[in-house]
Amino acid sequence: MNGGRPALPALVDRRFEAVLVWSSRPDLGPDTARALSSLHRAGAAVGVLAPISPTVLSDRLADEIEHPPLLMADSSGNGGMVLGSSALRPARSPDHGASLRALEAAGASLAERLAAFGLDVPVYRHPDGRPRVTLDVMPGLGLGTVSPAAARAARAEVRRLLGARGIGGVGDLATLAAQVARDAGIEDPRVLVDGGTVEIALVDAGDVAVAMVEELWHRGVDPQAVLLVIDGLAGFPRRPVPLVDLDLGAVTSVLVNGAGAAAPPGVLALAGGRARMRQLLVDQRRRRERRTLPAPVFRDGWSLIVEGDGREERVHGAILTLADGRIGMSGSLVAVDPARPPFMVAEGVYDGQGTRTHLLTGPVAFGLGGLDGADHETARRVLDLRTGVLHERFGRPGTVVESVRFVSIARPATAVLRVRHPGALPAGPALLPPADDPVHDRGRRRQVSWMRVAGSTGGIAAAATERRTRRQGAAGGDEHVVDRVALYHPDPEELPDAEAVVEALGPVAALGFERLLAEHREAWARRWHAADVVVEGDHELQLGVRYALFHLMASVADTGEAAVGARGLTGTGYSGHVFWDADTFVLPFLAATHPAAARAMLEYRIRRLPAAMIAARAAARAGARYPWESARTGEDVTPISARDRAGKLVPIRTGQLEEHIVAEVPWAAACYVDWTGDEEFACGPGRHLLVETARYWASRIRVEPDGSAHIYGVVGPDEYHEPVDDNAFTNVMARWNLRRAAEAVALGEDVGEAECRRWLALAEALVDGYDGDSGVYEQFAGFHRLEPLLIAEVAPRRPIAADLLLGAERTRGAQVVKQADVLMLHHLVPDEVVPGSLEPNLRFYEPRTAHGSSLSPAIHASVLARAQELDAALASLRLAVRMDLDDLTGSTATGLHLATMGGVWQALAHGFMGLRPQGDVLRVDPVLPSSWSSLEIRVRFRDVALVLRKEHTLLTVSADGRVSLDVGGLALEMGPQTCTLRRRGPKWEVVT
Ligand code: IFM
Repeated sequence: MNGGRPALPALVDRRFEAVLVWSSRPDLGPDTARALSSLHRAGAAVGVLAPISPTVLSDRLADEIEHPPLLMADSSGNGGMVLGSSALRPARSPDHGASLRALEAAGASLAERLAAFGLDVPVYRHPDGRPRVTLDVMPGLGLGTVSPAAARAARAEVRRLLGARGIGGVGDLATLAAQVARDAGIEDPRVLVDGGTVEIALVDAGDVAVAMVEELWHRGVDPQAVLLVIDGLAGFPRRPVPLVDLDLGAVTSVLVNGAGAAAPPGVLALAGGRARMRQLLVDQRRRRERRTLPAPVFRDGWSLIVEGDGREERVHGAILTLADGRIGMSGSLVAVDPARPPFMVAEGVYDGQGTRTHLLTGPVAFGLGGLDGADHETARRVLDLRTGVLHERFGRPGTVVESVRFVSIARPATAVLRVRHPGALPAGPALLPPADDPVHDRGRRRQVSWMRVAGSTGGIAAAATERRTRRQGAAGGDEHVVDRVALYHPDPEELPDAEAVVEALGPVAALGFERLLAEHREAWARRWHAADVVVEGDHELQLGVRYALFHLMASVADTGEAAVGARGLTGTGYSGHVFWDADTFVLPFLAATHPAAARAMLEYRIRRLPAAMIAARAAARAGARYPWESARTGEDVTPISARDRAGKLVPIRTGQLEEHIVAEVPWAAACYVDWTGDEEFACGPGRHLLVETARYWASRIRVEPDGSAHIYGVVGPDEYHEPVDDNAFTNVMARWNLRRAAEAVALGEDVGEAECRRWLALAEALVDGYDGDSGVYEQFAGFHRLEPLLIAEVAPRRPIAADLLLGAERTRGAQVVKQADVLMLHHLVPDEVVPGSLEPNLRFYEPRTAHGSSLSPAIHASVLARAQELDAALASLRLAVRMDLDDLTGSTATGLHLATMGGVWQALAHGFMGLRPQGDVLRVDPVLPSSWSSLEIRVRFRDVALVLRKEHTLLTVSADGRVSLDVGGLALEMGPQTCTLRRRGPKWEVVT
């Protein structure tokens, strides 16, 4: 018993993240209102669904309580609304005018049918625009009947009347009403028989409830974490309530005030009326006051479960990294294993000079000092990709430690941790020093610990505060709860002030775990709403795709500049240096889904244009030469040698020779402009980039006496061969750069007509190795003379490091390609290659490609999809998706391969959905593997949000503004609407 009431049944004896009250009465009563208010204040999302206008309800509540519910909706579906910023729309939003006419027809027709049974029934058309008609079968016994006794009597009376007129019962009346409504053209009518009325509507309370659950989903709360308390059955629809992609059945529903009526299927009836409801609300509030941990939600395609005994901890720690674009922290166990220490890095903060520049590691807030991380039997972590929250359980039976943590995407550089520890918890610092870099200084001010780590110029300052409480655990013994909030001030230029970070932590920590969690998961839900990709028909692939998108979104800041290293913020691999991985692989996803982040990445390049111009000058060239590896200053930081696996020192020549990046930086800028139409950027800093890179190529290209133009002595993406002349990829990218500059740059004082003409002439004269007879581009001059060797036939598997398998010497002399090189052209600049050349080049290069770089499989997936080789495309895509999840390269422990993840999105968006911006038009040319039932992609093109869904023969496009599409050759001008197209043979036609 609990305060005189029975203990809560197991179903509701847990923490929920949101509570919805579905009230059959227009008033909540002061006690319920107060209980809801304090639950909301304690951090739960709270909603009310009642037969009253939300504005009126809100006004009434304003007098009574301090924290009104987050969501309020009129259960009639009459313009349901959310209190707050956004508007709540019922899940079904039919065309109003047509629906009202159909409803009128249905009402009239039902009245006629009832007249045939001798019932003279008046029809009410609701003058307030509600999409419904009501027939008063028995005037006086209306929907407003609320007292249980009156309701019972009314039901009996209606039954008697219907029986006497030969209609049967209420069920038959409902069936009849639904039938006439369907005959009138309403596809899926809502019928409610209650008291003496029958109502035909388009939307009912069930739809409103669905819309509320959906709204919670958009705020990052899963239906599995929602408690729905139904206060009385009046107005409750007697039909299963489906959700489009969520399952309302996942919501835990209880009925109070059921007046003895049977609870609807899936709903648990609880005795005790409103007092019982208050008990539930108070219980949820107390769980928050006791600082319980939110439980992990398991949802296919969203929950990444990682289990292990510690041996693979470094890989697991990297896989489970949490980041927010500014900082990243490994998802290592909170109990630190000194052999596998956790890491923390900050975007753009480096240490060291020149080739020794490396990403600085900072203080770790996600470690509990005093616990031994090696001492556990198993550890199970669940990363909820939808909310960016990591749940952990580890230890031994009887001494299981649980934790929940996140790095706030709503409030970048804020880390939050809650730990539940059984028994006594050894004291330990709130910030652990980094394993790789020395602590500059540290201290404590009142309850706050702070620590600073200095880089060569800037550094990372962190402040953390925590609250430890001892309480009685469920099993009787003591347990400890630790709540920790840490704030980071990373600064690439100056060592941040310790006082400032300590001061800034105060108001953030004061928000508390619950509020920080709510805003964080809501921010993640918004990011997903703009960028999700849904692959129906392949659960494993779906999870892998979301995993890739999750890290892409987490790794890039969307303000200022974003230096995105090859491993993002997920590790220190490649010393955190920025490669073409950022511009060519990561940026397109962001340009198409979250342009602010793409713009921040470009800002990083723009601010380093002066350094690139100095580098060009140093090489006696004009324009700007972007470095192969770049860090803070923008000078080249590529190492000049490294030890191979046998310990031998081998030179690294990519810094000197891998010049194609000079074209990829403007390519990324063009990609951003193509998706966004950002004229200010295009005419300002973007123009500058294009001009200076074109100038570089113009000075780099050598024109021979026969008039042919060449680029000698480079490395292409295939780094097995170096140096090479006339690498097709480098030459064609340079050609693209020259042409785009000549086309897009408005002539001015700085760029004259003569210079543009020269760019175009050079572009025209550049050799590209294309052979018209075979249709194949020779990867570089002399490639065809190398030993013909099909790595697909000699290697035991791919991906494989062919240089390790065959030895560097043999690899150099053979037609073995490390990663997509010629094929990368078909992917990046399809308008620059000869039409129809994809297939012969795929046939030639695919079996010769070892995929020795993780960047390769996703690009192959993309071009294979374009060539309609869907099984092979899918196999390559699967490889890309599993690259880190299965540690296929053996290097995941040093960070995740962000370029691979960007490639995954590109394979889906460009390869399968066939998306490609072309001027003001977005081209769409989708293909779908037979094993998928659909592919859905969300993008933002020219400021219009688009959802494209491809099924086998249909394509559905929803837009929230005016947009021009070209669907497989069919021009389509859309407004804010949804359009369905069907494929007939090679052509598309509009269906609706
Ligand atoms: O940029 C890549 C390169 O293409 C292959 N080696 C690894 C680099 C960083 O990911």
